[in-house]
Amino acid sequence: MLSHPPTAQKPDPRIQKLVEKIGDQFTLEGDFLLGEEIDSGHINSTYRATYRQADGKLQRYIIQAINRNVFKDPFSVMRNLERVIGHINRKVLRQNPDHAGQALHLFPARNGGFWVEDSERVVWRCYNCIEDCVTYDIVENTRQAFQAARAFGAFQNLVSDLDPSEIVETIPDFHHTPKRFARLLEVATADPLNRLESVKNEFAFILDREHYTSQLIDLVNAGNIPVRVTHNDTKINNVMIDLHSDEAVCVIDLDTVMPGLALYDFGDMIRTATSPAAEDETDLSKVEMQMPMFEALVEGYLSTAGKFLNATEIEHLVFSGKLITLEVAIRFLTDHLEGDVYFKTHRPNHNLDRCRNQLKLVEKIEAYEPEMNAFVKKARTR
Ligand code: GN1
Ligand code: MG
Repeated sequence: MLSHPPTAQKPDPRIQKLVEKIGDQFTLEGDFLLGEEIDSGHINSTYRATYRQADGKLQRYIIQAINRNVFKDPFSVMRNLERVIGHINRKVLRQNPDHAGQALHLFPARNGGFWVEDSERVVWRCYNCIEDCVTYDIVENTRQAFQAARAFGAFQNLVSDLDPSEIVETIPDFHHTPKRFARLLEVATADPLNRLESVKNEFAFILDREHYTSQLIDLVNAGNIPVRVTHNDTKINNVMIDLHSDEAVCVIDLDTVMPGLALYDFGDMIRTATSPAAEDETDLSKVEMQMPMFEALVEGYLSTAGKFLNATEIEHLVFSGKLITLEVAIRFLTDHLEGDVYFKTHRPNHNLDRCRNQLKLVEKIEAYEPEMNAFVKKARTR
C-alpha cells in the first residue's frame, strides 16, 4: 500500500496559501504552482510544493513543520540534521556523484540558516523531493523488505563514525522501554479521563510482559551491546523506494537520529514490515507476522550491517522486534489514556486501535519466535 499516492484532488486554497507563504521564505527558484499536504507520519506536518522554473520544467520540494510538542528544541533538531545530512552526503556523493538528486538536501532560508520560524512559532524546513520514488506503509513484496532493511543497515554504517557528542539527544530516553513502561503505570494510576477500565485487557497484557522491557538496556549496562548513532524511527515508510525497480534510494525522517541501539532500528523494521495489516487496522485477524518478509529483512539488514554487529546484537534481532512492538503499543496506550496528546489521531480511539493492533503483532512474534531465531542462526552462518 502506498503511503502517499499522488492525489488527483482539487487543491485546497488554505494549503496553497500556506505552502506558498512558507516556500517564499526559502531560496527556491521559479514560480509557485501547487501546494499539497502529504498525510504521512504521526508527528510532523508535511507538504509538497511545485514550482515552475524559467525553462518551463517543474521542480518539487518538501516543506515540513516540526512538531514542537514532540521536539521541544526544534533548533537542536535542525543542527543535528545539518550534521547528519552533511556527513552522509559527503560520503555518498564522493562514491557516487550521480546520487545528488537522490540524496536528502536542506534548502537555505532567505534569512540564512536552514529553517524559518513563523509568527505562530512553527519551525519549518525545506527538502528536495526525491522523484520517481514512493514510500510504503505496508510492503508489497520481499524485495521491498530486503531493500528497506539493506538501506537502514547502510544508513547505520554511514553514521557509525559520527561523533555522538556532536548530536543532541533531542528526545531523551526515546527508546528507554522501562521508562516508557513506568510512564504508562503513572498515567494509568492517574487515569485522567477514566479510560483505564475500558482497556484493562490491553493493560494486563502489557503488565505480563514487563520482564521484556529492560532486557536490552541490561545488556548495554553489562557492556555486551554498544550504543551507536542510529536512526531510531525505521518505520518502513521512512525509506524512499524507486517506483520502477523497487530499489531503496534514500532513508528519510532523520529527526530522531541520535545515540541508540542498532537493535531498536531492526526491531522497528520487524514491527512495520512483517504484517500485511496497517498499524491501525481494527480487524485483528489481518495482523500477521509473515515469515518471508522477516527473512527478507534479516538478509537485507545483514548484507549491510552484518559486518559491524556483534554476536549479542545478532542473537537479539528477533527479540528486538517483540520489544519495539510492545514499546510502541505502550506509547499508544499511554497516549490514549492521556487524551491523545502526542500522536496525531484521525478518529476516536485511534491510539487504542493502534495499541490493540500492535499487541496482536507482539503475540504473533511470540508464536513465531523459535522459527525466526532458527532462521537468523542459519542466515549468519551462511
Ligand atoms: C512516529 O512520525 P512517524 O510516524 O515516522 C513516532 C515513532 C513511532 C511511530 C509509530 C518522533 O513516527 O517513534 O514509532 O510514530 N515518532 C516520534 O508509528 O515519536
Ligand atoms: Mg516518518
